[in-house]
Amino acid sequence: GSIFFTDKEEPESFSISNQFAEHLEFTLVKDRITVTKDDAYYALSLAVRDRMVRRWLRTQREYHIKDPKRVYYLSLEYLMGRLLGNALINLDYYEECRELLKKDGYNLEEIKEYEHDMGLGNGGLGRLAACYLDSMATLQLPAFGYGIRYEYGIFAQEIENGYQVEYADYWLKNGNPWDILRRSLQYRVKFYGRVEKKVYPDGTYYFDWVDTDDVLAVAYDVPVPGYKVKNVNNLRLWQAKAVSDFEFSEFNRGDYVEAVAKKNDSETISKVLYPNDTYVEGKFLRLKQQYFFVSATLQDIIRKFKINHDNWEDFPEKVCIQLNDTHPVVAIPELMRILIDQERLGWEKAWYITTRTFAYTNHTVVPEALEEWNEKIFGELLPRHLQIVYEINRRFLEDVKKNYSADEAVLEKLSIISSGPEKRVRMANLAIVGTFAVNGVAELHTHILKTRIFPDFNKIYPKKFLCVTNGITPRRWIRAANPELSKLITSKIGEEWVRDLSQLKQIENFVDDAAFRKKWREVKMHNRRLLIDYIKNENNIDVNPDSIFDVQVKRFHEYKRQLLNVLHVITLYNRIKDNPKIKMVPRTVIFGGKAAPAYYAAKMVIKLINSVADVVNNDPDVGDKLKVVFLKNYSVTLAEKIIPASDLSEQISVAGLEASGTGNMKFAANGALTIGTMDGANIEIREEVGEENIFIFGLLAEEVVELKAKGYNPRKYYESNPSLKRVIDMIASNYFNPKEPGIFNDMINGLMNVDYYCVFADYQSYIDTQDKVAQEFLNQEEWTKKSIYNVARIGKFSSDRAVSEYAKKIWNVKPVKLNNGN
Ligand code: 26Q
Repeated sequence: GSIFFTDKEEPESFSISNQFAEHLEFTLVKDRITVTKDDAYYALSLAVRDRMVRRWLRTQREYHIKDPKRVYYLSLEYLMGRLLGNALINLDYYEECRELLKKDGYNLEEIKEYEHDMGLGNGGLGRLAACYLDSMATLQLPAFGYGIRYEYGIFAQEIENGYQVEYADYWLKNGNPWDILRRSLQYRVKFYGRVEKKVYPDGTYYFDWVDTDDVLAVAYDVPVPGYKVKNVNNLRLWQAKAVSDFEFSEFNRGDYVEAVAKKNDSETISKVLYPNDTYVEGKFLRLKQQYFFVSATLQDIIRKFKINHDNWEDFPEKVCIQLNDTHPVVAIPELMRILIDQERLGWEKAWYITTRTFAYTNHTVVPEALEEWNEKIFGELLPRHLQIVYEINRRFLEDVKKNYSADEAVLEKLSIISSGPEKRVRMANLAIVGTFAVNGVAELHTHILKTRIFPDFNKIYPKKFLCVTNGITPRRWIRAANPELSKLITSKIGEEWVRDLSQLKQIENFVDDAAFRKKWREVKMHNRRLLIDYIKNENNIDVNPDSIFDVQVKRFHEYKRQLLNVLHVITLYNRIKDNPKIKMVPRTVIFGGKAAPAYYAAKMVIKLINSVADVVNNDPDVGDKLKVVFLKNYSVTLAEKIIPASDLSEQISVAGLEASGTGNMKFAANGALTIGTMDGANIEIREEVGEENIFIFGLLAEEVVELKAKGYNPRKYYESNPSLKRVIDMIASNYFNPKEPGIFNDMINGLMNVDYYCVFADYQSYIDTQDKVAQEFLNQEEWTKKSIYNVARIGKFSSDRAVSEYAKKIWNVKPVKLNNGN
């Protein structure tokens, strides 16, 4: 007989209460007197994790036995948020667990608040990876997430005197009940060194990468439970560890202390998440992180492949590797290196295998965000990879010359190595050449990739480019974040919508039911009141519960145009100042989001919002007609509080620059109406919900291009629009910052002379559309109908749909269903 529960037939008999108590006493060594709330969180999470363990083991065992084609999702970021509530919902155990805990005198809602967000990502791209993990498990796909276990996640944001200040996010300070250390899973990752040509007696040769400085990668695994299925997938995160102490050369020379201290150098690799998105600096440590991650992951993938296979030609039939942006693209030369130098395959065969294994998702067209590595830096850290990249490029350009064009200008655009005084490795070009599929994340974005960013690549590989529009998981973003709305929907159409979001369509049948609409509004009011309490606690601002909750939460970037939103706020403020008795629809304008620590212009927008808030919120003329709220430290957890309480979702990027957006989907799924430009997935949201249920304004993507081509002069807009002029003059004359004069001068100069993101050009269109929003909000019955239509028609934006498309169009992987049992 086996001692393992996994081998036993009978269902598990552990009760959550028992396991909770066991962990409190035996794992945490606490009693009635010494137990804290945090202990309760930790012990409960361990108990919930225990309930996943058999399924987790069974899932991995089943994948091993059936040996289906697997997909590996490689991402430098996973913005997971909290895991406890999500695990309970996916295990279909939430209610039962809450009741059992209640009997023991514990409150689940309160316990949940002790979990620290797992914030291993910046924004959209990292959260997308987390949503996709949830869907891959729910769809029962043999899928594996790989990432880095950063010791410090995205920084904690404080606001001091209106300015953003960053603090380190040491998320592991109280331990992490979710991940388990795989003590025996360690790989060696090489850095630096040099390439040696080794010649055999018969004249054949190969290249060896020698004299390297090595680091160990140790595995930590996080369970990823699917919703109401037995599959529990795995997210494997690597942490850097120094190689064994004996290997330090200093040690041999007798400098023991120096040798031990040097351990720190290696271990800094997984220390901290880079906090900038959409702006790439060529930092050495970042490249180290990328290669560290890729090397450990490929070793792990190949180890698993070799368990069942000895023919490399089977590799692309059994393995698909999805690259989340260019961040893990060094995997392409790394697989080539392994195949050629270690497995001794010829170039053609190695290239054939490599280019049928990888697929690449592009997430941005913002030029500052396209990754390029200085060739010297790249070659110093990865000398053999640089040779391989050069050879990939040489063969690629030869091919282009033969079959496409020999025009120097065309070749220079296509080249993986940029020419000029400073040669750089262009990671996007390498990604396109080295993969079989390149996808954009919304229709417009894919169109722009094909026609504007990579037109020649698209001509060379016409079938390579495709679109998979992003999606969000309905488990976290509706079912968990908005329990009241979920209950109302389920009371009408049952619960299937949680795994098949297209079913929400059925609630259209209740649009004309006045009692249903009333309940719909009551749900929104309930959520609003929770947010009002939070705002009162955090910012000490009293918010009018009947005001429009007008919300813009996302990373701060000039292209996202939080500044345009502020100009609207000041415009409303001026209307009130002109006529304090004015009747207007009350509004609460809420902002949240982090700016990259070195992004001065974005940080000044945060300062401006807080400055305007100080004036507006304390002006007796304004009263409760207008409030401005900046909520600090926006995070997944805060999003879960804000989004369900919102009426209006601000998606106002300059057209052509927001690849997709996913916040836009979360808001619409929770019954907020969108005010937005024809950008990213907004276009597809409009298509789905109907143009009468969304507020669209501003220049189209092509119009932005035209405007700039003919010479955009923002000053003209300023001079011809008195309302705009007045707003800008107020900022310029320190109206909101009398104690710090001049701090917005750079911002104003930028707007007046360049206005790269067309804030002035879209100002009037935005104001007019906001006025329409206010008018329509007055008619609450009609507004409620629009809100219901938004939710009813949001099905397309489920990450289940997105992941199924990846599975069919790119990965060619099929579900592995687990039989019943535990
Ligand atoms: C790269 C190199 C060095 C340091 C940092 C980076 C880096 C890190 C993160 C570059 C970009 C990012 C993140 C990009 C991102 O979040 N893009 C968003 O992706 C979403 C999911 O597809 C889209 O919905 C958003 O439109 C897009 O902005």
